[in-house]
Amino acid sequence: MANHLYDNLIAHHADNTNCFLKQDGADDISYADFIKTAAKLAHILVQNGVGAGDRVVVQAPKTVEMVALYIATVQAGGVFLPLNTAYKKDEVAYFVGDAAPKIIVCDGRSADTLADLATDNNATLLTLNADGSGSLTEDLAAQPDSFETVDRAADDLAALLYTSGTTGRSKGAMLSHDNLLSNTLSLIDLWQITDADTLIHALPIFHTHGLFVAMNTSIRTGACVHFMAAFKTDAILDAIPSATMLMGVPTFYTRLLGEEGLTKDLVQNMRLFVSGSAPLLAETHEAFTARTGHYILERYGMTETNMNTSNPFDGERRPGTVGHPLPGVEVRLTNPETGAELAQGEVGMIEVRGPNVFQGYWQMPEKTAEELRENGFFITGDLGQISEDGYVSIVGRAKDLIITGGYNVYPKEIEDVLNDIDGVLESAVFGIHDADFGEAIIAAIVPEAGTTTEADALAAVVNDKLARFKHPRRYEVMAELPRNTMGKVQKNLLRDQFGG
Ligand code: MCA
Ligand code: AMP
Repeated sequence: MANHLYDNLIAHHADNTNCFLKQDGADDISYADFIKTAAKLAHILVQNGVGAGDRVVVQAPKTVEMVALYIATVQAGGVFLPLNTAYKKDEVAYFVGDAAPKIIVCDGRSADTLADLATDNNATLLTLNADGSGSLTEDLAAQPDSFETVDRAADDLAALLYTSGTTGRSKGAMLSHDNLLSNTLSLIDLWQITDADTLIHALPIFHTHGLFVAMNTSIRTGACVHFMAAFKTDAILDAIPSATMLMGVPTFYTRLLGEEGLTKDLVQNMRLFVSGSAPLLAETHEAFTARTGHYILERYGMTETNMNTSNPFDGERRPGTVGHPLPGVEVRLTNPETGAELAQGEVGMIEVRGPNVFQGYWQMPEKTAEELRENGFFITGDLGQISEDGYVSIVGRAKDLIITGGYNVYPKEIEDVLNDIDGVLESAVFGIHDADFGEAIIAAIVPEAGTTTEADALAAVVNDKLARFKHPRRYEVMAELPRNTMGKVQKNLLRDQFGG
């Protein structure tokens, strides 16, 4: 049967005995063996009721089995829905309630916490642990190692990735088989990825960057992936001599620059360093070149669109820019208020259109209509400028968003939690420059008259409800928040006051 993504991404590797996943201290896993594992998992999904279009929620450690579960879900016709492992129960509850999955796969350590969530939502709870064990895989050996792929067309959904929003309510971006495949093919061509490559993979696999940009391009080409559970500078330095590519967020590069071991000699074998998900400072780009002789290739993407622009492989990789639109992707700048297209050189809202652009937000037609124009242009919320020779620069954000270490955090979500705490009249959450994470989260708190608020007490509530990466690093108590004449909180003033 025809399954657009499976057939074009991985089916051709059925007899490929070359290394796909290489892990320190374990045997390499070949493409052929990986495909058998995915087929076995597809049988398990079907036995647990997954049919075409059913969501499979996964909040599990980064393992070979989790990658196989992604492929198995696609093969079984399902919709893969990975979640950040840092999310707390309240956060997971929202995604499960919204997406109504058939199956929830979680770390065995979270099974007790998530059990009632699964029951309340009529989902089957299965476990997958960091060592690959768990109820998901316990009957794996008994399963057939081939699976009759479920028919899925180019426009059918392959994944649902949640992205938080300015209203504080996360939206599920519906990504079709062809959204993922078309972007994979463009990136392979542009970055000249082949089966001679070895990619160092130290990103999480619950986001577009680690799961689609890094994994899909490797899988399609038959590249080898040096698969690491997390980013550790020592492990990266050890892996570099036997690798050819690294994909990372800017924090990867600033941390590597902090290591004396990063030298021109070490990187002789490498052919490409890619950065994305957050702005790479021009000074980091330049320091990296001075140290290694390599020009980091910066690209720009979003959960809703996969990758939109990239600096060139051949040609100038210009620091502070995100390069040119990918082939087949249109980028235009518009007036954020009127939507009118702007003249070359002006700063405006970045809008993108192409086969990469998602199918809309899951069960949110109004939100989809607000951000995805009828003519197919998606309004990114990023402000940009395009140089005469076509390089796109991101110069700001129209959306109230903080990016910390490559993770997006919408202040509204944290403000909602803080404002609900007894004794808090109101709050404003904003980002300030941070050398390691790019931005760090700060919360300004206005206590109710006659009360005092203790940072520890606020932090305890936040800790209960929100993933660690969303936690304010500091709480600043104020008598009132600075507002403009329209009553809008002036976060730029807060950034100036507390950013030093
Ligand atoms: C960890 N912590 C963080 C972050 N990561 N806090 C804020 N922001 C973060 N990103 C917390 C830890 O829980 C810990 O808390 C403390 O900060 C220090 O942790 P540390 O060990 O230094 O951090 P780490 O575990 O080494 O992680 C840093 C990291 C990681 C490697 C940069 O955050 C990471 O892998 N980021 C990549 C995110 C990513 O893949 N983004 C792509 C999204 P404590 O010790 O106090 O408990 S896709 C996307 O954006 C689009 C589509 C695109 O264009 O790609
Ligand atoms: P996400 O919601 O995780 O998909 O993050 C998408 C957002 O990350 C974009 O809208 C941008 O604001 C930001 N982003 C991604 N890549 C870059 C980049 N190279 N430079 C600046 N911002 C980026």
